[in-house]
Order: sequence, then C-alpha cells, then structure tokens
Amino acid sequence: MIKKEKPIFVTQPNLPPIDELTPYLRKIWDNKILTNGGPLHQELESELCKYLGVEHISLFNNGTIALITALQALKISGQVITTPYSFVATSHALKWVGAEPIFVDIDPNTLNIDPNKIEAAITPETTAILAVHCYGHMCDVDKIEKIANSYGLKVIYDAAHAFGVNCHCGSILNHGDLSVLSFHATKVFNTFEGGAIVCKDLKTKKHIDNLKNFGYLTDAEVVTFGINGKMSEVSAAMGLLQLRSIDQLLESRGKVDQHYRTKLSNIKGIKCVDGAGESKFNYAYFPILVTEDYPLTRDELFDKLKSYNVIARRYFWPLISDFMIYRNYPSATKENLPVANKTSNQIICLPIYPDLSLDNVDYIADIIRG
Ligand code: T4K
Repeated sequence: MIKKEKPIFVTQPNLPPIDELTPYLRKIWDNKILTNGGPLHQELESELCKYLGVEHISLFNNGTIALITALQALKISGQVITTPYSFVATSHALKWVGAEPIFVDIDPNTLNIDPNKIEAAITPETTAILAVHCYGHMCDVDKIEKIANSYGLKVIYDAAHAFGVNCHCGSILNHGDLSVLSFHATKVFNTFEGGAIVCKDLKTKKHIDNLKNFGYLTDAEVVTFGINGKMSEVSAAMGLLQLRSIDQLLESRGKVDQHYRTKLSNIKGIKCVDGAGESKFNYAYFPILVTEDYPLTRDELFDKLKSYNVIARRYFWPLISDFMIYRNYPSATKENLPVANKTSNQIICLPIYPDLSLDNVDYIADIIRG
C-alpha cells in the first residue's frame, strides 16, 4: 500500500464556503457589536434551542469555562463522583471550583460511568455526579437520576461530545440539572472555540448569564464571583452558518461510520464501540478497541497507522486518573478502575469527519486488516 502524501487527521473541522460567512461578518461590521451578548449571539441561542429541542441555552467561549460555570451555578463543593475516562477538562473543572473528583469505573459496553458502582463511592461529603456522554453515547441517565434523587445529589452532564444526540424522550441534554456542550474546532458543531450550558428554567439561565459576565446583574451591581465566559459575535456567526447544514453533515458522518463498520466487521481482535441505543446519533468519533486477539498491540497499530499518514488519536489515554496531578487520589488506583484501565490501553479513535472519503475509509481499514 502506498503511503498517503497528506495526513488523514482524526478530525477536520467543517468549513462552509467562506463567501457564506461574509453577510454575517458584514452585519457585525455594520452594527459594531463584537461581543457581550450581541444580536448574533442571541440569534444562535434561540436557533440552538429549537434545533436541539431544549428550553434554554447560555453560550460560552469554550466548553471548559462552561463546565466550571455550571458547577459554580449549582454551588458544587466537597466530593464529586466522576469518570476517569474523559478529556482532562472534566476533572479540571471540578478542581477549579475547589471540589474533589472521586473516580468511579466505567461500564465496559457504554464506556460511560458505571451506575452500579456509584453508590459505593458516595460519602457524607458527596454533593454531585459529573458524568460524561463519552463519544456522544448516552449515560444510563435513568439509573443516575434515581441514585441522585435518593442521596440528594446534583447531576451535571459533560455533553461535550453529544451535540444533537436524542434518546427515547428527546434531547439527552434535558437530563440532569445542567448539561454542558463544547463547540471546539474538533467537534461535530464548531464555533472555532465555544461551548454552552443547557438548562431548564429561565431563572437558572439568567444566573448563568450573570456568571459568564463577571457576575454583573446591572451595570452598577456585581452579585457573584463571575468570570468572562462570553462567546464573541464571530463565533456566533460561525455557529449560525454551521447550523444551516448540520443535518447533512451528520448524515455524511453516518455514512463514514457505517462504511467503517462494514469494512472492519470481520477483522479478528478489532471491536467497534457501539452506542447505547440513541434514537438520533451524531457520529462524533469512531472508537475501536484493539483486543488481545489482534496480532498487534494498540500502540503498534497506532504507530502503523501513523506510518501510513493516518493520524488517529488515543482518546482517552492516559486516563485522567493517571496524570501526575491526579494519580495520588485514593480513587485513582488501577484496582478501583479496572475497566477504564483496560479500555484506555485498547482504544483508538479513527478519523471521522463529513468530508472523509469512503476511499480513505477503505485505505484505513486495509491498513488495519494488515
Ligand atoms: N469535556 C470533554 C469530554 C471534552 O472532550 C472536551 C474537549 C472538553 C470537556 C472541553 O471542551 P473545550 O474547552 O475544548 O471546548 C481536542 C480538543 O482541543 C478538545 O476540545 C477536545 N475535548 C479533545 C477531545 O480533543 P486535542 O489535543 O486532541 O486536539 P488537537 O489539536 O490535537 O486536534 C486533533 C486533530 O484535529 C488534529 O490532529 C488536527 C485536527 N484539527 C484540530 C484543530 C484544533 C484541525 O484540523 N483543525 C483545528 O483547528 O484536543
């Protein structure tokens, strides 16, 4: 097989034709409002509520600041039960509000926090559960809600990967007290950098809006220790433009996903990660597990792909609990997290994005087939 001249990255942002951005930019230039909740920002909030099927959205400059603000809005402190199998921002957000992450193992099928292991980790200091819909696959929201209700805990979903994902009862973003999205360049829906908090009532939305604007209530009153989490008008313009074609983009991703599944279906030792039965999915990632039955280790396959200019990613390796700053936490031990450790050593996320050609999927599958 001949090595591709240009790298095939794990993802590539969708960029609409540049000319289509010009009218939005002209609006910004005309009205000279660049940020601080301008007209495009407001338009994007209301368009996203309609598209996603949620009550209220507050836009942010990135998903990490949105996560921190969500925790701040709910006054989270003490211990928070979370997953080690995520991007490091999930635990970092807890540290930024002075809470302690308590790592609980993941379910081997969904790769999300294992709800059956949550109760054993609850102590009198526990205030909340911060779960992640990893790769856009839904957590066991019903079990998590039940546990949270019986112990009086808040539930925050890190839904950074879960844009546009629905379950039997509509958007998965409607579960929990708050859900947080990321609109980073590498995400299904991007505003260059960006994020959002989804909430269910206007009072909470207003509180979050204050928090992301330094805590200002009026121009003369600061009522809380807020932050600058505002999304700029250029990012909002990018969002409005993306939203026009989001359904086609998701459809193209779905075709790539389906093609991978066909091509990889009978390769011994390669397991495609399945969803949790979502009624609408976003194909944000294409994770595979390289099991003991495959002739190469995960890292050998990762390097082999690289030698052919296929730049996959090991999301999520290392585990958050293995980073130097977290590894001494009592809950970070390998014995406490056997499934997360095993998964983290077997995972590769293969390239997936709307423009990825099916020929390139064939090329990647052929490398894996050997
Ligand atoms: N919670 C979860 C569960 C998350 O996954 C994330 C972010 C967050 C919270 C925090 O949300 P944000 O604060 O980021 O909004 C990336 C992203 O930076 C990060 O947003 C994302 N998760 C994480 C899973 O992946 P890297 O270090 O892998 O990105 P990078 O720069 O290596 O990009 C990957 C590939 O994408 C590159 O090989 C090429 C391509 N790429 C990347 C960028 C930035 C492009 O083609 N164009 C681009 O502009 O972290």
